[in-house]
Amino acid sequence: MPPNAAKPDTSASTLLEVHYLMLLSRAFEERLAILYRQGKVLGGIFSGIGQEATTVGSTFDLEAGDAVFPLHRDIGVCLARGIAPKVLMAQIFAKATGLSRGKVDYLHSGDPDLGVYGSTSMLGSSLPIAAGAALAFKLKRSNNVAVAYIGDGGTSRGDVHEALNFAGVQRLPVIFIVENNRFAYSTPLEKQMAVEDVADRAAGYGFPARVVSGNDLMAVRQVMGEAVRRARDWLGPTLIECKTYRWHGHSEHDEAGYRDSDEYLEWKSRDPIPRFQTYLRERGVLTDEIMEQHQTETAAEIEAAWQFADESPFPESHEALENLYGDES
Ligand SMILES: Cc1ncc(C[n+]2csc(CCOP(=O)(O)OP(=O)(O)O)c2C)c(N)n1
Repeated sequence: MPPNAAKPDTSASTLLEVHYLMLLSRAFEERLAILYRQGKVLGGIFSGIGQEATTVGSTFDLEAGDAVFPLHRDIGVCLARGIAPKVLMAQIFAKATGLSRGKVDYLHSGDPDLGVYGSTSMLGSSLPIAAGAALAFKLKRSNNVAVAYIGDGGTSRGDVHEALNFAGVQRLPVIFIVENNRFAYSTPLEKQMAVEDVADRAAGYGFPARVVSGNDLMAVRQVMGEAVRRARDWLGPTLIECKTYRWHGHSEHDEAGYRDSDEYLEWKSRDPIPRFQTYLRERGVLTDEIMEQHQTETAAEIEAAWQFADESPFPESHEALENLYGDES
């Protein structure tokens, strides 16, 4: 979509592309959960299953040159911004063919050419960097935007508040997406903040916030589209709180016994994928044939991605000191 375009691109082909990405993200993470149980994963798997309407839906209106700062559950963001599934899978298994060439695993790496910047382990540390990227866009007078992702728990970190404050003061073209899945590991929302909505926090920094169902892709898309236009017009930041739920535990080892089973079942019934499929079917965009095709193709892509990652080598020890800086090839 060109900058400042009044109408979002909701053509059938774009909607189907988004549908494909949602299925791809789900299939990717379902496969990771299986691989974990097969003992093939050395580290943790931080599943974002259930949150795809937020991760994929928030990228809908982004363009080349925009920058995203995904978190540990944001495989959907990475795929939607163009990271090839096989490269992402190799990254997760710390193979030499992954984004970091095997220096680190999981989503602690990105691809600057695609505007995807990985997070460090310190929750919230990428928000000041996202604000910095937005400042660079503003100084260069480009129409690009930065999008930073943070969990509900992460919003209680000091770095996050510094980033929000700086973005508000400088009226930066940055959008803060809060993935409010109600838990920070085992800590429920009400035990880590004294306001009802994370969105309430934005008022203290002088910019608007919106609360949206994070399981409704078109709702996420709508508020994100408005925030992106605002940012491209240099009107400043927006915080978007997406209310959602993670189906799995904090990591695959976590059985999440701290959760209420009725709450869990209630949220599972709000699966964002069938919800989007209903939207598409009601508009005559999605047919049984296309659905089957998308399921078959995403399954094949994930299988190929795993084969690629499995067969890829780990890096040689001397490579540890290579490609650490931006001017190296
Ligand atoms: C500063 C910091 N504190 C603690 C941790 C350990 N940790 C990693 S993820 C996580 C839970 C984060 O919860 P939230 O921000 O709500 O995001 P979610 O995992 O629910 O998506 C914790 C406590 C960390 N990585 N960084």
